[in-house]
Amino acid sequence: MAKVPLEKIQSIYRKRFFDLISEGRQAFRENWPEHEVQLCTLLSIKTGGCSEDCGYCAQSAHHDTGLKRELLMPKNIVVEAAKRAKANGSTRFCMGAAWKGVRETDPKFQQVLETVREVSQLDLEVCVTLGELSEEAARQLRAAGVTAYNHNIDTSPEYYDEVVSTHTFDDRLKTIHHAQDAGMSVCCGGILGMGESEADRLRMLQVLTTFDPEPESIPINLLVPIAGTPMEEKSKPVEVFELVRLIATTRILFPKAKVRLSAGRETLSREAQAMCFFAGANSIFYGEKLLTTSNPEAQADLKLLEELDLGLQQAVPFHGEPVE
Ligand code: SAM
Ligand code: DTB
Ligand code: SF4
Repeated sequence: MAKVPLEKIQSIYRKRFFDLISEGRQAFRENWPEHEVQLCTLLSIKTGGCSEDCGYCAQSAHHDTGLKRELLMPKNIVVEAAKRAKANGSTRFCMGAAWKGVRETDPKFQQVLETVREVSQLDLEVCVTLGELSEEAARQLRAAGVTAYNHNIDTSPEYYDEVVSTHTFDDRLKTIHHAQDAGMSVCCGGILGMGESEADRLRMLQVLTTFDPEPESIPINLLVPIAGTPMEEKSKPVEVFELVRLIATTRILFPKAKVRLSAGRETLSREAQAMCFFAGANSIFYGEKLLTTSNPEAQADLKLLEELDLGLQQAVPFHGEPVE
């Protein structure tokens, strides 16, 4: 879609609260008639020791967070985890690696491709988040069976330098283009609560409106403050109604996207989460662990969704063709 003017996004975000969430609801109902929520399971397949200095991240080697580093997980362990995720109701399995990026010739990348080939036989949406990608690496991932690539822009272009210094906002966009050109859908969103302004949050959404095609999913993370990271000091708890406004605005701008209520859900009450679902969120990370931090208990999530009469989304078949 054409870049949406910031004033337009601001005028949506600043509507009267109940008008805004009603519009978010309307956009949701028109595009997601089954009222379902997608459960996604995350697995950190390579943990810690990352060369990048993302100011929020437990896994950066630049911050002393006390995290135990772990080597790339063997294929069979990952495949077992994916099977369990599916048996527990997840329809998307997302594998994350704490890497600056991948090189096609690296045997570790070859191992990831092997793993993806097996996971993709399980009839799950297969998402990976491995950092920077060349065009060729993106093609290989798609050919191996990856359906979606997660690469967040995290905040506005203007605030990005406050958060990371080892790569640029444009580097992130380049990888996103490579993923799209290879025929993968893109999962791209950001983090709230890193000391950014309201305008930064809305400019982040504005950048997403320039993507072609639009992001297939948009994770909205609340900063999980990690001791030892620079963002722990800048961290500001996000007002729940600001979060709900942002979700409704995202739903209105991207009616067909999965809007994923992501990290930080443990800080939200059940009522706050219900309001996020009302406003248009339709996906969560499910299971007791995100990458390195904790997540609500699976049983508690299932109970909440049941009490809210929200069904579980089936996997959406992926029709994109690998690009040769
Ligand atoms: N290395 C890859 C990358 O940078 O894209 C993938 C892993 S990275 C951990 C994936 C995303 O998780 C980040 O872009 C960020 O949005 C989110 N994230 C990481 N740490 C977080 C934290 N402490 N609180 C909230 N979100 C976080
Ligand atoms: C995303 O936007 N959030 C997920 C997923 N994409 C990879 C990761 C959240 C990580 C939260 C912090 C941690 O567990 O280390
Ligand atoms: Fe963390 Fe990814 Fe940044 Fe590495 S590139 S520090 S894993 S967010």
